[in-house]
Amino acid sequence: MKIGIVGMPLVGKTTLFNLLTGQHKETSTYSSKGTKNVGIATVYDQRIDYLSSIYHPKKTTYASIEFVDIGGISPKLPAKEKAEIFSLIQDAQALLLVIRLFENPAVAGEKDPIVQLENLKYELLLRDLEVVENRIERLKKAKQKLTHEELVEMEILEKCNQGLSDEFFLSNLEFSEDEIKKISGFSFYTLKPIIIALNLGEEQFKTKSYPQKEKLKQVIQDGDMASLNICGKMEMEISELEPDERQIFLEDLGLKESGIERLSRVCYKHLGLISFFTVGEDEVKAWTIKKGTVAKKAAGKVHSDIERGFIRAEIVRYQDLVALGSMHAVKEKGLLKIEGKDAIIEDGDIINFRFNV
Ligand SMILES: Nc1nc2c(ncn2[C@@H]2O[C@H](COP(=O)(O)OP(=O)(O)OP(=O)(O)O)[C@@H](O)[C@H]2O)c(=O)[nH]1
Ligand SMILES: [Mg+2]
Repeated sequence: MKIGIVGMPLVGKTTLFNLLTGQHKETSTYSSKGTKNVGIATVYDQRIDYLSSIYHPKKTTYASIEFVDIGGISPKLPAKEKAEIFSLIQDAQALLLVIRLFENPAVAGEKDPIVQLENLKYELLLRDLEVVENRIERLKKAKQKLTHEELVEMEILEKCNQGLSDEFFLSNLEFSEDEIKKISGFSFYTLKPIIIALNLGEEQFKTKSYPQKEKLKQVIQDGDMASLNICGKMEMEISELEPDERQIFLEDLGLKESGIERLSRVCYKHLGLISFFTVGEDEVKAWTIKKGTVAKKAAGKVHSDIERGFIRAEIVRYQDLVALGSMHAVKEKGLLKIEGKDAIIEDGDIINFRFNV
């Protein structure tokens, strides 16, 4: 999964990127414009640690999220530059909007969080509107008569055009599954799930009080977005300490989990994602799927051959394994389930796929 980090200039995007990916990209007090940083964050999962302690595999693989950090989006930038910056995250599956609340007189940039959020929303709307208008224009100018397919497309695009012009995100319009399929190729920005990272100063973070809190909550809720509080700079500095020291500082901030742990939790929930596990002496591994995925499709995540030659899935619930302490005990209790291709996979399922190729 790929997530694009978006925000106005100097709101702490790269600081957050460093926190999430463990990299050390340069942050600065003047705007970075066209830079792009790409990095992978490991999604730690205690369940994987537990499974590894049982299987002692040669390899342990957590889930991961790829982050793309781009230059700040300022309304003052020429349209072409903005489009170029946005194009760097066109293929992201979700957007992480960074809103600055921390105060730092040494760092310029928009202070008002609502203005920031409204600005970003407006820019995202504009990008999509531009794509929709261009496509409609092109269809209208076509020399040949439009095919049935194109007429259907035109109808959906007109609906998008109307919605976007009324300042609605496409994610807030009603589309049939078929319509969604037909427009998926455009990779619309306002169709992507959005998570807001409220980048708070240390005091704000500890007291959970910051300017415009209620209004922000309302806008986030109305837009069907998710959100989390971060204390970007402080958390980044803490992440570079020795483990035992780290604990003390995290507790001082009132934190039990790292930034990526909190973000991945919010992200999985908001995007409707769950994890299943495969185990063995070679590897213990977490796999990410959409809630409601059936066994055969889940098998395809592991390997297309396993999906094609799917026979059955042998499933153990993670909780049962923890409660009983060993696979042997789980089997004796009759808690290993044999499931067919249409069985719905649950979060935490430990699966052994039987297949033949
Ligand atoms: N006080 C404080 N300063 C911060 C925080 N986060 C970032 N900064 C500072 O703000 C400046 C900009 O941070 P960056 O992470 O580079 O911000 P950015 O959004 O990537 O900036 P551009 O890429 O230039 O748009 C740096 O000097 C950071 O040290 C924070 O949580 N608190
Ligand atoms: Mg930056």
